[in-house]
Amino acid sequence: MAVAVTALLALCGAHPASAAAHPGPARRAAALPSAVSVLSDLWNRPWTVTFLPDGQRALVTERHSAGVWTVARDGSRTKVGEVPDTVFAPTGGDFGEGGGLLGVAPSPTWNGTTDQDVYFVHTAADETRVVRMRFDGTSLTDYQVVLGGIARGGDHNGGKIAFGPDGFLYVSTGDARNKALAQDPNSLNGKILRLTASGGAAPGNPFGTRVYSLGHRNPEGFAWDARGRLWETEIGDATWDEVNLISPGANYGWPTCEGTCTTAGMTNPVHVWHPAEGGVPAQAAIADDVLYVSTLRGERLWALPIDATGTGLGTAVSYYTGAYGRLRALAKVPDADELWLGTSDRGTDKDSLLKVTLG
Ligand SMILES: [Ca+2]
Repeated sequence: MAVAVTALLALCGAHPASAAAHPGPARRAAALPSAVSVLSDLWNRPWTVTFLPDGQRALVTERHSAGVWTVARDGSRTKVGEVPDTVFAPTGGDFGEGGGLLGVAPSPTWNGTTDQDVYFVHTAADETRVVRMRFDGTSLTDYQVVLGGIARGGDHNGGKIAFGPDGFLYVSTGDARNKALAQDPNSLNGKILRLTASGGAAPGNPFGTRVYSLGHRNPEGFAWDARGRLWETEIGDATWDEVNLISPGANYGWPTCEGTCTTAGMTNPVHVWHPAEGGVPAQAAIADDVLYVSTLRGERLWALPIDATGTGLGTAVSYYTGAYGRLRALAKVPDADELWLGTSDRGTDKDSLLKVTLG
């Protein structure tokens, strides 16, 4: 009977929500973007959107101002503080890339009272830091460096930070425009790091250090899928941008390889773009086994379905090409068929947070 119902639904081209109402072994059909609207405006280069564990408010960072806001589900926002010692140093490039305040990760058990820990990545004058502050739900205080000594560049500073399903803290770092660092196992740069809450090497790391994976150029995004696998977005050099499926201890090639190569010991990307053909990927979010990727130069949102093997990606579909300019911050809204997506580099008070409805 289940087979017959499934076949009938398929013949009818049933809406995914209808299919989801019927129990069965098949996973829910992906609910793809169906509408987009402005959730909040008057932003200046928001770098990241990350929801607090209660799912009711997100923390949003601005890279230049070092300001941090909460944004409620209705789009209302409140400034809660700034991250001290943040130094933005524009490189003179077209978009003034230059570090600043980057990612934010609340403790997975943050509740504003007994657990107030919120982590940030930012560039200081001479280094990139992972820091911890206390957030009581209203204001940020008590700045503490938990990991300094990460080389900073004018750009290539990585900056994504999140607690994984295993409870440890993952941080992406760029090569800081010193390519050799990405292959140096003793450098914190050009890596995905896996840390304890106090900034040490997490137990079980592949080399007994803070390094989880290496050979990255400028990874600005990552997200875990429903199987617990870690997908990463990485800005390459002039030829290939990448999506990688991250395995502990694997070497993702840079600078020996850009994109796919045949060098022994290097792990190839799962998906690549040319920078001029929809590329320069910023951040990642996953909903219903679809990997969403925001792109800067590409000025579009990509949807890449995770295939039945769980380790490959199907045909990429793009949305909103050129409609909103460069796109960076990206988050799945908890318990909702919704993404929040930030524009970037549109000028003073001209950036927006967009609400993307799925399904
Ligand atoms: Ca690579």
